[in-house]
Amino acid sequence: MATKIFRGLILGAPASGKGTISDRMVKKFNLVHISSGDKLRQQIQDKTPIGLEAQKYIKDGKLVPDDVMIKFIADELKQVHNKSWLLDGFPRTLSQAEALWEIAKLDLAVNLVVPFQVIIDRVKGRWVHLPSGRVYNEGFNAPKVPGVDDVTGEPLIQRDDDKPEVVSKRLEQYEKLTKPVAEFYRGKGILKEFKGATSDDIWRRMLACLAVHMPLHFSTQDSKL
Ligand code: G5P
Ligand code: MG
Repeated sequence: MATKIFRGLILGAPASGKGTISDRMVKKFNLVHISSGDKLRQQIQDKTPIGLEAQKYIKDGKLVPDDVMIKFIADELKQVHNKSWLLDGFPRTLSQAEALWEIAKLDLAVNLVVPFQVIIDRVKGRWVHLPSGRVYNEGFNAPKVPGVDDVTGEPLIQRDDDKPEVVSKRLEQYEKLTKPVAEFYRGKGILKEFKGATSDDIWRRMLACLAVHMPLHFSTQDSKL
């Protein structure tokens, strides 16, 4: 049977669980995960021109300008043009959504709707493995050894933009600029929205929906999730 290439993305407020749910989706359906935030943090660490430019905005909880982001992600997508992928964190504005629609017609846009108070509590306990983007949380999916990545044994970091004052700014930017992006995809007829306070609850309900929207011929891997 011919395998159809899948084009999807995941939307949601800062710390709504996009990375957590993406990780489960890419494993279950064998997708390439493209997280704009993870890619930018890697550029910052490598001190590339894009990284140095992006850092000025990220540290204050502001969005990196559209022209920079659209070129950056378009270049990433060229490298995976023949693979099934899941975008996480892009698009963040209507201009980005329109530019992406010109590059690729999407199959599915998932929107995670998580109460803001839950988000504020979560970011306090977040730990990240920068090279892989693996994310942990005290009390939810804590690392086996505190401060250490389960897979590589390398150190975990706390993100500079997880400081409470920067998180408030990120939530403001989300309300103003990113929420309308969900409406863009509703208009295209591909939006699926999931409300909940835990990623496990959201994931359970998503699986039932994905059984319809991610037919078996997308899937090449069994999952125990
Ligand atoms: P990012 O990196 O895209 P955000 O703000 O969109 O950043 P973030 O913070 O990465 O999103 P997430 O991926 O939605 O959050 O959530 P996550 O990491 O999976 O979960 C958050 C925490 O909660 C983790 O510790 C996780 O373990 C825990 N958790 C998950 N589920 C549960 C649960 O059920 N219970 C509990 N207790 N814990 C749970 O972007 C960063 C910056 O880059 C720039 C912007 O400046 C942005 O602010 N940027 C862009 N700028 C312009 N345009 C774009 N397209 C850009 N993309 C990035
Ligand atoms: Mg993330």
